[in-house]
Amino acid sequence: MAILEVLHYPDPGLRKKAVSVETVDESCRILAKDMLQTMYENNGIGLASTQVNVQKRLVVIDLSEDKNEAIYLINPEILTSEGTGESQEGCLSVPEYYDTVMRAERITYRYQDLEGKVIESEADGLLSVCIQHEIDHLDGKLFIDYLSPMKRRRLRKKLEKQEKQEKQEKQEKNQAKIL
Ligand code: GNR
Ligand code: NI
Repeated sequence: MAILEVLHYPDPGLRKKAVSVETVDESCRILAKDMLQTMYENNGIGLASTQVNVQKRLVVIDLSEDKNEAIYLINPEILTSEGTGESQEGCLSVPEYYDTVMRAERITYRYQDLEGKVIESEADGLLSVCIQHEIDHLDGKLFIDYLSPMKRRRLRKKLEKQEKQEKQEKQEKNQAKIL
C-alpha cells in the first residue's frame, strides 16, 4: 500500500474530468486501497481519484469513527435528488478552509463496487453531502466553486502565498544541506 500525494487548489489537475472505469480489475482495487490509506492518513472522510491526480471515476468514503467502514464507489452517479440544505464543508485539496454551501438533502445513486457489481442505494445527511462533494471532484469541480467570486479570489491569493512560502522553505532547507 502507498500514501499518495493530494493535489491542492489551485493545481490545474483538480480541474480535469475523470473518465469511467471500463473494467473493475486488480489495478483498480490497488488504487482504491491506496486512496483509502491516503484518506485515513489525512483524516478525511472521502477522497476522489482526481485529488491524487488520477483521472478515473473512483471514490472512497468512510464516515465511521474507527475508520473501519470503507465504502468504494466506482463510476458513481446521482440518479435523483430531493430538497436542499446548508452543508458545512472542508476539502483535503483546500487545506484549512471551511465554509457553508448548498447541497441536495436526499439522493439516490448508482455505482459499482470493487467486484464490478452495480448497486443502487439512497443517502441523506453526511453521506449524501459527501457523495455529492466527491462526484463534483470527478467532474473537476470544488466546493469553493459555489462561493462568491470575491471569497474565492481571496482564498486563492492566501493559498498561493502559503504555497510559495512552503516552496521557499523547502529550497532553503535543501540549500543548507548542500553547503
Ligand atoms: O474530509 C472531508 N470532510 C468533508 C466534510 C464535509 C463535506 C465534505 C467533506 S469531504 C472531505 C474530504 C475531501 O476533500 N474529499 O474530497
Ligand atoms: Ni474534497
